[in-house]
Amino acid sequence: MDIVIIGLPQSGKTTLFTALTLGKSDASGASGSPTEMHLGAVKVPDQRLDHLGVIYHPRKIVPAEVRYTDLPGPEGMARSQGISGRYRNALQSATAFVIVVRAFHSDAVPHPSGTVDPARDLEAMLGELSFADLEVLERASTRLAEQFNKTKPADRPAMARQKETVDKARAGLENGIPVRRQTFTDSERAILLNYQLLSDKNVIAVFNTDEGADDIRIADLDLDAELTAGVGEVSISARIEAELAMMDAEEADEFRADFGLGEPATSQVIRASYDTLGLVSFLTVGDDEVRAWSVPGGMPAVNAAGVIHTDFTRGFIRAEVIAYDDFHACGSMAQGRKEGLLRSEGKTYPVQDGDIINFLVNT
Ligand SMILES: Nc1nc2c(ncn2[C@@H]2O[C@H](COP(=O)(O)OP(=O)(O)OP(=O)(O)O)[C@@H](O)[C@H]2O)c(=O)[nH]1
Ligand SMILES: [Mg+2]
Repeated sequence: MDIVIIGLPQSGKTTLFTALTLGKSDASGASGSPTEMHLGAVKVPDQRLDHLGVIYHPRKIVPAEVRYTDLPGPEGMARSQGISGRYRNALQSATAFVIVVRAFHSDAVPHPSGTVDPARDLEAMLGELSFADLEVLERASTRLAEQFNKTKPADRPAMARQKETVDKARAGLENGIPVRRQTFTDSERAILLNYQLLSDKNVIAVFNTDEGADDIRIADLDLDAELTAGVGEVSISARIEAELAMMDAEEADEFRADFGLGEPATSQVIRASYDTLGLVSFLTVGDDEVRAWSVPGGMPAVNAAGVIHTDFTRGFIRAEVIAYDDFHACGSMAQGRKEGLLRSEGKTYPVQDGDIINFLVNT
């Protein structure tokens, strides 16, 4: 999962990035430089893997991973600069966006708009995403219209469908509906995928609050329901979380307990991301590797197999599945089989969180 952190200038993006990635073994690039793009990866904590590790003694245990990207200052983004800049690729290839929304007060850090107003800023950022898509689709529509007459008659119907789809998405955006909330047929969706639209991606709002301040809830912000529908949310103080991320784990836990701070930012943001994207983890086990894979909940088994290896989709025969809790209760695959808990499932089986899956494939 690739999450790109965006937000108005000086909203706390780099501070949040530090809070999310620092102290994690494989974080990289959190140099604090304001002009560079920062990349960092965080392993998704999963106690089930630890337990499976004890049983299988694999050579390695591989948790699912969330990768974060922090874009430098203005690129990360404001309409004046547009988002057609250097970082467009990073934005387009994101699985989802975290939008950092400033809610902290500080005389030392002036807000670019003069006042602290989370509702206004969240709306502006969501608006940016739709606005960027409108620009892309307007250009696409013009281009398709120009090409139409130069196209062989046989290819015209396909091109006309393309233009219709583009114009439909445009009209939706003009009515204030992000692409992810618009209704399309599968073939329309396939056409739109080519444009890598930003408002098609899921969004998690991270409200960067003053220390000890109450959580902010989108529902309380009086924003357009269509614009914010399905947007995930987390309230944290990025600065304090960044400081805690730099301490060793024990010290940080003590500090959290003393000051009545909740769950660390990393786990809150990961959970909000899983919830917002509807992700689940399925598990694979063996002597070589015990591993978690994150996929959209309900993904057909044949597609989940393809996440492990593209060849597995073609060669899929069936999936042997046991729920982690069942496995945990009965203690072994052999026992699970005896008790009928280890099932044989076909291509369309919808994958559930915690499924331990052995794919039988023809390669
Ligand atoms: N008081 C307070 N200051 C904060 C908080 N989070 C960030 N800051 C400060 O706000 C300033 C900007 O924070 P950054 O994390 O650099 O913000 P940014 O969004 O990455 O900024 P640009 O990349 O320049 O757009 C820094 O001086 C931070 O120390 C917070 O929760 N409380
Ligand atoms: Mg920054």
